[in-house]
Amino acid sequence: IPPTLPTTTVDLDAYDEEQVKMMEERCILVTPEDKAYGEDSKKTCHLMSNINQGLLHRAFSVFLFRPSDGRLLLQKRADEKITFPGMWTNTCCSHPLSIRSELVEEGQAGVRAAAIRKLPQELGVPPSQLKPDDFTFLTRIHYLAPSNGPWGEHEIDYILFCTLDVDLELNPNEVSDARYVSRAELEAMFADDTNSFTPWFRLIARDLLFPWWDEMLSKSQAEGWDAERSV
Ligand code: DMA
Ligand code: MN
Repeated sequence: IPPTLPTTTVDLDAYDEEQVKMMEERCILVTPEDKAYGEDSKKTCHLMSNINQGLLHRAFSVFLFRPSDGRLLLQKRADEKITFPGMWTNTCCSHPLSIRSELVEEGQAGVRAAAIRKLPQELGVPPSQLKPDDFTFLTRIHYLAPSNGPWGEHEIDYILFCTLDVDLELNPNEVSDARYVSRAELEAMFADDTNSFTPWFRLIARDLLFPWWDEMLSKSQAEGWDAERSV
């Protein structure tokens, strides 16, 4: 835990106004063991100058699969995003906030509540289509990655998978494109170097998503249905 953080002067004028406003959100500060000990602004939490001193916060990553064919919903981050703009990534990522409902740790209730807040805000999923129990908590990962300019990520990231039919209405300030991909289609996207991907998505794809997908696909074959039909 860093003793004192320098007051950082970073000029946010060049960035999108809506995204700048969200830099005031209060993220949950955690130790490397994920013990919550305080809060600070999204801006403070995402400056490499602070991250380099050990500042760490709590986050979540949702991977949503379509029940009919097992395809994963990807999003392309809007160019308006301050960190990692224009990159393809998993369905939805953000931070539980330092508010009572999102601080609850039992059964990962806080991150589930945050996911139910952000899927509607980023992708226009109607909140009525989402329940806390729809999400399966896989694990938490600790990772650090610099972004552009002074920005970066350093998080304990809760990985949530869900298989669910949802309606979408993309918020263009957050998401510039979205598509459902099969395992093979995602591999082809990774192989095409005109696409860029967030570092956490690459990491989770390698360590968790592909193994999980393989298991699901072999199970579906054993049960006699084809989860990757039309590939
Ligand atoms: C932050 O995501 C969370 C992870 C796991 C990288 P984000 O930058 O999309 O957050 P937000 O949507 O709140 O800007
Ligand atoms: Mn973050």
